[in-house]
Amino acid sequence: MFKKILIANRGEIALRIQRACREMGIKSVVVYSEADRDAKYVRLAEEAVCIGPAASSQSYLNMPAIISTAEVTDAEAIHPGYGFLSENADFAERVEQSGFTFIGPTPASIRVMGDKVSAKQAMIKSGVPCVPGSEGALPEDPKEIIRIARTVGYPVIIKAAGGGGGRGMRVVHTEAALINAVQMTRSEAGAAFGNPAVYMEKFLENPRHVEIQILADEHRNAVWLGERDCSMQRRHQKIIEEAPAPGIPRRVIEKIGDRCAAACRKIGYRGAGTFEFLYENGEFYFIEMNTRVQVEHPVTELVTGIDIVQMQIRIAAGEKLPFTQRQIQMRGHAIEVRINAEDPYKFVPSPGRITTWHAPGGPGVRVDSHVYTNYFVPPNYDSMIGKIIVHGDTREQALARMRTALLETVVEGIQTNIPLHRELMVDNGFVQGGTSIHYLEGWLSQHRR
Ligand code: MV4
Repeated sequence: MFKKILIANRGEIALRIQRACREMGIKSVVVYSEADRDAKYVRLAEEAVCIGPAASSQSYLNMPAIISTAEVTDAEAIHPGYGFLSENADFAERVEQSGFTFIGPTPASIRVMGDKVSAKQAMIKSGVPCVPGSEGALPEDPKEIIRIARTVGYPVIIKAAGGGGGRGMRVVHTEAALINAVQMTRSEAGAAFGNPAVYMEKFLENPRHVEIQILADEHRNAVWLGERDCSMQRRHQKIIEEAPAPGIPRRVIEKIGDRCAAACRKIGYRGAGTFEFLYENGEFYFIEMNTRVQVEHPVTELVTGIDIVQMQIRIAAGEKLPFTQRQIQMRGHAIEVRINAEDPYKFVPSPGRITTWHAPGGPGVRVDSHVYTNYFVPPNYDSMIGKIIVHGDTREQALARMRTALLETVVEGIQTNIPLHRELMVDNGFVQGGTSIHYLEGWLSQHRR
């Protein structure tokens, strides 16, 4: 096992990784920007190195600064967390070339999944069901594009191969609008991602976003850890996640979970990963794979009892998975809400000093947050300041625990989205469960004041 790990991230996930290291008896080094001097994980760190100014481009995205910090502190491995450099294949490659272990998949796997066309082709080859659409990238010839769209059937969606997470997409309802939409998406993709390749899919009108968590080791063992429903989102920002996904038959989930684990074995995937699906009319359709630990990983940890961050570290150290699929049991129901420093109805960021921070507690309540009373939320990064995650025997009990937890939580000095979460936890649609990816935006347009 590693003796020392460098944590190449900030905020709650830096604290989460630091906790995993401590529990495993591994020393850790944190890197921080000038804006994060007073963060909790920096104060708690055995070793902390300032790597640059507030701007991410000069600190958390600064590859030479991070790698040279690993060198001077004698770290053996680098955990990238989520966001920043976590899905950058060039970074993973530079980490390995410098003699460190990248805690994540191989650079080759990151590269395959980063290109959405090659990711989809890998999944089709591995038996994972995908959204019907073009075979690979679209050709140049407009006649060919029109022919493909007729086969797929309108409406279609044009997506950039270099996009993902909602960037670089366009819905097309008629043949008259098709070629112009393809040209626009191509040129935007070329400018934004340096790759003008685009592909086409049937546009699913009202799906849910359901994802499968997997773990795979370098010895070709792979398991799936159940699913998460992440449909409650606004502008591609998830705000509530839960496990299991309400109302989906277990046999349907088991079939897709087994396909994901089999695909991992087939492509030689290593590490933690997430298969993202759209779920509509009882069917799963693969859209993308994430090669990092995700913000919402705790809901899976609570229903499986498996520490995903510790597993990432053990896998990176070359260990075998310590359990088989049959030994993984799902128990109860977990819900996570993301606490953002923002206006709860206008969604404008609200950085500044937190004058009061009271975290909730009690049975089945977990809080992952790096903030505290008198902490200053810097304006330079994502507005998420923490997560409240609850677990119960049933969804009803988890909901009751989340309502209580949100009632107990006090954040003063800045605005947060807690009032929005309090409303959603008693909303009929959410309480019933199984709402689509469009539910929250519809709800907001009716409830906005
Ligand atoms: C889709 C889709 C409908 N049909 N693909 C958006 C983010 C990216 N991961 C894929 N996305 C979508 N792809 C087809 N064929 C609808 C979306 C989509 C979406 C997906 C997941 C979560 C939120 C979303 C919000 C709007 C659109």
